[in-house]
Amino acid sequence: MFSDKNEFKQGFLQKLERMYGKTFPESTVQDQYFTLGQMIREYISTNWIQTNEQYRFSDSKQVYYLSIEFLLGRLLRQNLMNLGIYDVVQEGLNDLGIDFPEIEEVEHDAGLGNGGLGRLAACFLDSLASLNLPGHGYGIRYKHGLFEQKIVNGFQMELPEQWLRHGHVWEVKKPDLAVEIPFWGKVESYMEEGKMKFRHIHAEVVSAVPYDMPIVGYKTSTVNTLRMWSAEPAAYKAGRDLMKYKRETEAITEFLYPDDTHDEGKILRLKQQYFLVSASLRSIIGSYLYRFGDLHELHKHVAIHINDTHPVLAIPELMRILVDEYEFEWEQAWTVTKNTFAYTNHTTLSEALEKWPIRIFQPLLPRIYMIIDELNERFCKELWNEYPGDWKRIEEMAIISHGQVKMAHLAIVGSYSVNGVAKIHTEILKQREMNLFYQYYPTKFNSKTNGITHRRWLLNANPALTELITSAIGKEWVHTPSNLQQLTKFSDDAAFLEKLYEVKQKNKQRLADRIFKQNGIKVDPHSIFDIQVKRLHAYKRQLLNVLHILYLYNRCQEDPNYDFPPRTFIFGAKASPGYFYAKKIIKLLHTIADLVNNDPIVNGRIKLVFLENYRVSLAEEIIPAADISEQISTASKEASGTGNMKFMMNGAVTLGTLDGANIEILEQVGPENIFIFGLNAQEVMKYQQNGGYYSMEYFHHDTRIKKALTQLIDGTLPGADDHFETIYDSLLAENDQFFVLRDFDSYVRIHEAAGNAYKRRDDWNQMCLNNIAYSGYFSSDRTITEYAEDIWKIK
Ligand code: 26Q
Repeated sequence: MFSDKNEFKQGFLQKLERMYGKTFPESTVQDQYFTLGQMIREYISTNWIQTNEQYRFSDSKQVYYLSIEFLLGRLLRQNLMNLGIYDVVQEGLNDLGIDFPEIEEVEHDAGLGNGGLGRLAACFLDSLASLNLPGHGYGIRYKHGLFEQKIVNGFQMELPEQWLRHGHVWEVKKPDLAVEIPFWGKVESYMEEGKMKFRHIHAEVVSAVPYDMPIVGYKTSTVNTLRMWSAEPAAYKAGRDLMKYKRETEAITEFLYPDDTHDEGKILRLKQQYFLVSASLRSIIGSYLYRFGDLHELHKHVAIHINDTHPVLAIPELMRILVDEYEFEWEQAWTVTKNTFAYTNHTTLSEALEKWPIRIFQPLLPRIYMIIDELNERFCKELWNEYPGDWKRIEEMAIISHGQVKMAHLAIVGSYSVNGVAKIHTEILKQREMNLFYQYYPTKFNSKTNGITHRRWLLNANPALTELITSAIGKEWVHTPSNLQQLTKFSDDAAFLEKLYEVKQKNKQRLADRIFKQNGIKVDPHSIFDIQVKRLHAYKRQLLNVLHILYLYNRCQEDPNYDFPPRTFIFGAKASPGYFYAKKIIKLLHTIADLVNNDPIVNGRIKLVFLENYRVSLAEEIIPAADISEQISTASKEASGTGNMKFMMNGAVTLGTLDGANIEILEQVGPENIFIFGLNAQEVMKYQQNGGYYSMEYFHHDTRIKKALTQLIDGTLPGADDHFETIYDSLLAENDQFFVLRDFDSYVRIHEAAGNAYKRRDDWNQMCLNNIAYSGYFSSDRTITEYAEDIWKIK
């Protein structure tokens, strides 16, 4: 379409005029962004069509990744980079006097997720396409992504996110491929040729309309597809309240995670889940039938991956399609089904394990409920044969019990593969949370340590570092990230280490500018940038971090000559709207910031900055500027973490617990290149089983803790009122479920060690280098290769 920058410029100007009827000087940055986007999408379409054709006429196995979240972020830079036309376009725009970063800012993040699980799905799509694997995503096109966070007087406010307000250039609506999804109604049985059959009657039908997004592989011709479904009213049926029907239909895909504290919200969530899987299965089966014509060997040509339990209804839905629509015998259908699905678990937190009350489930999805009920009956019989008389075990493993549908049990029973997302996480699943299932199905369980796409998180987010690495070891590492290890050759090269330091300084300066612009806080780019960015959750222990900052402040007051390397503590975090405890932590962060940032005795040596509205595009700016990566979850609670990997790859040193993938980061870099503190998972679980931890003892015996906690409630903190009593109580009256006080001393000491290490600049730079050098293992290309070989069996 264009091979050099002059052709590009010409094409761009023409397109702009045609799209907006304006000349270039009259155009806005917004016009320019959309023109460019449109142009690039057209550029992609040749390969997109070709890739689809290739899949349509091949018998290669396809994989479909079903996820309720896809946290894609921005796509312009990624697409340009992957297409290999970033430089041409950037130079062309430059000639026209357009600043690329300014255009980039126009793009709203596609923020259709809330954290690790959704970002993982996005990294996986990038790796699938870049490795030329036939892997596609299916998700929901939420009108509003995760809320936009505003901080008002230290409190989080939530605004509806508006990524579609000006349209989304990367999507293509395919109304001709819409499918109909039934809810409510009744199931009727009837006899046909001596067989009992079922039909769903009086259902309320909504239309699922697909929007396709191209997923461009890095410098390959592969363009895969992410298909996202949007709910629209189906054909009008006489006698119904049209406005109400329209409203209820559109609500299905309006928000990611509707508030589910009430039944109405719960119903909506379940509707979303069924909507996603039912529409996706129709689409998957449609293209399968085009290729093969008969469903009996579906599992040989298709693998369907369910990202956590949210899409697990795909299992009974496939059973329904095979049995009700394609006349399969139950056993035949079950063989196909259980060999088609693979399931990933992302959490062991009991509150995140999905269970649905029958009273909600059955009326909404009557036929699906019947099928789950039948699956449950048969599964319990199987268990009875294996464990005769062991009622307790059968009750614990049943898919339906105590009036609830256990989604994780359905997922395990109906999949041929169950995986955790880091070694320790899989071990905890096998030995504890899912132990009974592991005993019954030992070979289903496997571990796949998460990864991140180095293309977005290093090449795109940190061009200066990318260039430095390439200048040292050539560019092969981009295709083979494990080659980053060659960087260790430079670990005694003072000149190289100094260059590495300069890159980091440049990134820190850029973040410092952003902080000044956004928060009006002046931070010293020579201070240690100590960063914790992630969802706000008690188990992630932002509280431990902030109590430590309060302790440092107190220490300065007591001993104004206390000498320590200056630190800038940076936070970014959204709290789930109904999670009041998490919101209190956000308020506390702001309160401590007010106390510390302008204190004359502290004198600028500690700064606390909260960057609002944390999201993918902000992460891309923050992470390359980090010196220390805070990964301080209570051991055993963080399934894997992926932020930890992004920081490591950008040369930050992890300060963390032996939890999730931190353990594997330690294995990669060795103990001299990471700061580990606190209880390990064994110790935490032992306390949880046997008791023996009394937070009150730590309060009474550690004056630092006593002082800091007392300050939460005694009026010392400016504007605290009684906001922090719940926090105080959680630590003392409720015995500190997350071992914040237990790990406090260890945390203080590891921070001292890290501070001292930072003073030895050469050693520190060497640590950074080693972290980058050993981060190749955490490329999602490695992860996806493992999924492809061990689970999906695709090429
Ligand atoms: C469950 C029930 C009802 C309502 C909501 C949910 C729910 C929603 C989202 C449960 C879990 C999630 C998201 C989980 C998640 O993001 N987990 C993270 O997954 C990452 C990728 O594997 C890991 O690295 C993180 O450790 C894990 O926390």
